[in-house]
Amino acid sequence: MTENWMNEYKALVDREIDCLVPTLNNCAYAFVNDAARYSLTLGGKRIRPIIMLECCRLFGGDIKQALGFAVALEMIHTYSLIHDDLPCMDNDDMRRGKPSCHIKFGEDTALLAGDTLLTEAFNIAANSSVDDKRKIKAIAILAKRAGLHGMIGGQVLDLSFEKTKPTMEQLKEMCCLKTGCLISAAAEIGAVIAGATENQVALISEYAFNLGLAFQIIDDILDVTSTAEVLGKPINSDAENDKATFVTLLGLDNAKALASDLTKQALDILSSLNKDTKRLCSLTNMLLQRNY
Ligand code: GRG
Repeated sequence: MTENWMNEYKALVDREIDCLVPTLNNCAYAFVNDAARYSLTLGGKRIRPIIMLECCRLFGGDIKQALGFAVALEMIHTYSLIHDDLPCMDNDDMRRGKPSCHIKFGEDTALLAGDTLLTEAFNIAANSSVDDKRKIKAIAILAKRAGLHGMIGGQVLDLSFEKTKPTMEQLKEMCCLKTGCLISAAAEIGAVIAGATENQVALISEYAFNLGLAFQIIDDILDVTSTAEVLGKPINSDAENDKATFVTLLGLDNAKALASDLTKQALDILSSLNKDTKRLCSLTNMLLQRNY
């Protein structure tokens, strides 16, 4: 991360993870918790929690109140990565520069570690110190965006594209679900906890879906332009899995142009909010320029 506020948010989230998902002792199933903690503390960028906390601040909320949900969302993101790396899914041995959860702990433990993260995320969300009405709204968003009509639906479409090549529209739909939904959940939940209006929540969600699509396009670009050392996972994995991506469908230059265009649309939505969006603007630009 390049800016102080982002590092401060990341440190807050890392500390809260240690509080809410502690190491277990004298417990027969502590090894599953160890596997969950291994993946959760492996060095993720914490983009989704950072977006959530900043959206909470943007609409006048207290970011400390959003910390439980920020951890819950990162747990759901981490579960999705653990399950995505399994041999029955993308079959990836490396994640964040280290052995994937199933390589380190075995497939059975990795599966249960993912299940643990998903389930305990809702436990943490339900017990967080947010006003009850806002909390129920935020939990509903979390479930919807991570569920069948959200990230899981996106994963299903992604797997189906191994058999039938998608059109550009189908690829966009899949990425909005698989990647955009959790990024939008971050923005929406931050806004809801702060007490933003429905219109403000809708606008910040639209911003986040544009950002999410640009984020996925950059991910596709990095898969062909970066190195395994920088990314912490193998490169050219999309080509090796014969996957349709924004790069294979559009070519590198057009994919870059589309990511820039979506970033501009995201920035335009931010400026329409008439709020202090300086931090979100620089995060949005930074994600376009990222190299890992
Ligand atoms: C298995 C239900 C299920 C879903 C899996 C999210 C996902 C769906 C698969 C992960 C693989 C992938 C490329 C997802 C797209 C979203 C994405 C770019 C994830 C990586 O997010 P980062 O860059 O990761 O924020 P870090 O490691 O920084 O947390």
